Amino acid sequence: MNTSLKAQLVAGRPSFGSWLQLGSLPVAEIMAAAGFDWLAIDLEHSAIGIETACSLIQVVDLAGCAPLVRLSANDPVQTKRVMDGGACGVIVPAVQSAAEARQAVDAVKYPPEGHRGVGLWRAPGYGARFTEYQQEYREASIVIVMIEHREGVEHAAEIVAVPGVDGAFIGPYDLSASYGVAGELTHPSVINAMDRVVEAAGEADKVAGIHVIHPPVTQVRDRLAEGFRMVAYGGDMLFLEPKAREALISLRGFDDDA
Ligand code: 3PY
Ligand code: MG
Repeated sequence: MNTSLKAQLVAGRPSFGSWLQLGSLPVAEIMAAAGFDWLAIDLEHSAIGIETACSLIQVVDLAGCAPLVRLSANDPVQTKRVMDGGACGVIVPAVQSAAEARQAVDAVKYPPEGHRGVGLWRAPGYGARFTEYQQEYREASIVIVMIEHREGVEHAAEIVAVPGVDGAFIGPYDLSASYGVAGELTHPSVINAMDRVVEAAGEADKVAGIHVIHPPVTQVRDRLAEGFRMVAYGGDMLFLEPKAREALISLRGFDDDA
């Protein structure tokens, strides 16, 4: 199990990740080889099923990058399956309360801390590393709760204080939508909500994270200055789509010149 990301988070060192939505193993391999600290396999906004998710976890992990899974929902069954597949942690969408955060932790941790079922699959080396994995997962499994709704912002302090929660991660699109300004990622109400989450995370000695979805990449420097420590930038689809469009615009320019 990848244990380096947890060490980075605990030490408060910045970590840089990105997002995988395409469900492509070669693309995941390319992204992991690029050197990101972690990659989030997105099961909320994609067509990726459990088999592909586990293959993506494997590719990312074997490339030495920490595989996280952004779950479809706060679902203990899906959590168990991706953790068994060797994910080092989960990113749980739209957590609104401490009770929901406790449910997320409960799904990741084995008894007595939680209720995750114990099984032999890839994470414990298909059974061969059962004892080692018990120790590794206890020290290094990661639970990141997304605060991406105004209700979550109101309860941010209680949510991040839940034992076993490593950090609070902002989804700016959902957050903006919840304040009635969908897509206005720099609207004052969104910025104010982000500040409140960073402050709550800091007070609880937990990590604040955010997905910087679009360029310019210099926004990442601003987020770091604001106190964010776990930053995702772009994603496989988000890198591909503008480049393809940009290339075609250049090609059309050649047509005009011809
Ligand atoms: C959002 O912007 O809502 C997200 O979940 C980004 O990952
Ligand atoms: Mg979201």
